[in-house]
Amino acid sequence: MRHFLLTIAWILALPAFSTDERPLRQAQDKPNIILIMTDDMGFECLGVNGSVSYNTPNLDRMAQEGVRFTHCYSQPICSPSRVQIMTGIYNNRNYTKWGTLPQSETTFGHIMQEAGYATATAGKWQLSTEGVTASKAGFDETCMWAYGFDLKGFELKHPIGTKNNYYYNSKRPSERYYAIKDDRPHMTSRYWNPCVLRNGELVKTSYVDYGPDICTDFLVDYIERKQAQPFFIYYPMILTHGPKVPTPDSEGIDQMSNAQKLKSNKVYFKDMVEYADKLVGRILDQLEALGLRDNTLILFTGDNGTQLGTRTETEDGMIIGGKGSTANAGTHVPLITSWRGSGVTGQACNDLVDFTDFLMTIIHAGGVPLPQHLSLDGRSFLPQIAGKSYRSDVYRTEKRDWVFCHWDKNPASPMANPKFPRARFARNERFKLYDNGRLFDLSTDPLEQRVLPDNPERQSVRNELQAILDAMPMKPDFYTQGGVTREDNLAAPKGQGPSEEIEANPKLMGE
Ligand SMILES: [Ca+2]
Repeated sequence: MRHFLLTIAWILALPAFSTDERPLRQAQDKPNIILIMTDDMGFECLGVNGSVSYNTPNLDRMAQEGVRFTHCYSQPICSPSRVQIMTGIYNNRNYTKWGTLPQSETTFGHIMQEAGYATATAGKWQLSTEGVTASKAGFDETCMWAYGFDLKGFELKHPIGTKNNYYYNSKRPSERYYAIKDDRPHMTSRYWNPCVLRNGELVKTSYVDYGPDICTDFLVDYIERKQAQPFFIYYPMILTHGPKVPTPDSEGIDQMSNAQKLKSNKVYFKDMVEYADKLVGRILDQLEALGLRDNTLILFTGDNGTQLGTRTETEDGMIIGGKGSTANAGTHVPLITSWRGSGVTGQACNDLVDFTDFLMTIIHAGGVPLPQHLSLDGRSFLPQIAGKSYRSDVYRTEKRDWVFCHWDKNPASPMANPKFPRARFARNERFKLYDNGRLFDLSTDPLEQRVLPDNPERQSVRNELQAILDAMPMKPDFYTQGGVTREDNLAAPKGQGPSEEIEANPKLMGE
């Protein structure tokens, strides 16, 4: 009888899912979830994706123990990608300004924290210019490279920068901060002698300290401290964004002066990619050491394409980085997932994924009910990661036929045009349609240099993609803000990236 009552109680405790859906997990069975996102490191940078310029043994191993996706697409640049991945909503509905996550938005941090997960984030935040800080975006603990506006009220403990280095010469407020005493600008470094705020405290550093190590040390420690409870970690890495400075593994680092450690040189990009891979390996090793590897879902991606002009040799030829461009070189990013306990290993997946999908996948994996107050754009790709038993109407696991991009670097500023022409497109694995009517076949024209002529055979794909564009709301003045006309925008070669001016001076790109 007792057994019968227990059975009834167990059945009543089950959530009201349809029979093909997996029940919510008990708290002790919930997987840990870690989302790692590099900065300015595109699809082609991984050995497992064909790179022959850089070695990424840890990510290659992670792919062998999980799934390698070949069609994951970000926004062309940092802030729009970050808002989209954290909220699961396309930029046309909630992206308002560069460097800003609006205070009104709900992030995957909020949702996981509310569901009882321990939450932490480390690395580069960037979204608190006029938006929320990491600690107010659903994260219990934070360890972030600090921007100037993050540091108001902190007394400068050590001088940062010299007249001849990148930081001192930077005109960007995000790379300065102000000492209380003299109110003169000083520049923050994200790499050597970094400015890092760890749980609200300014970390005392010197030129032997390397920002990416501090953030990874923090997370390795956090995993150990929280190993007894489910945790969610969002790790937007500092690497591999410029300046391209040496890493702790660069040849001759022990003999370098402080100034040499801060001097940017493109030859160091290889070291930076390989150091990012090494840090991923440290996270994997810590999970293994603590016996958490099997029940931890790890997702690895990049926030946009590789830095502009960076040349990477691949098994399929040279790829030139196109951050800031809507073409593949600016938006095609790696996605490697691994949930070893699911039993799905060593797979490649050609399904489409975009940056609205991560939030839905994360809450699905955590067995977290869908927040009813949110209208999300994303779909869960958990079945591709962990098996067919995770198919679910609730988390919208149906395979994507398209991805959508609404690209407007700074909607509030007329300066956004014409350096960064506004653009919208819908695409599938092969064809891409911009809302100015240009259609490209990416299988033969990844640089988008040949507009396809009208052809009755392609009318159906054009109609399908146009229907996606038509369904996405757009402000009436999208193409006319700042005195730039729709004709100006339509004339811009959108797929080919930012202007020559920016190519000549990548610092104009912004973060
Ligand atoms: Ca970036």
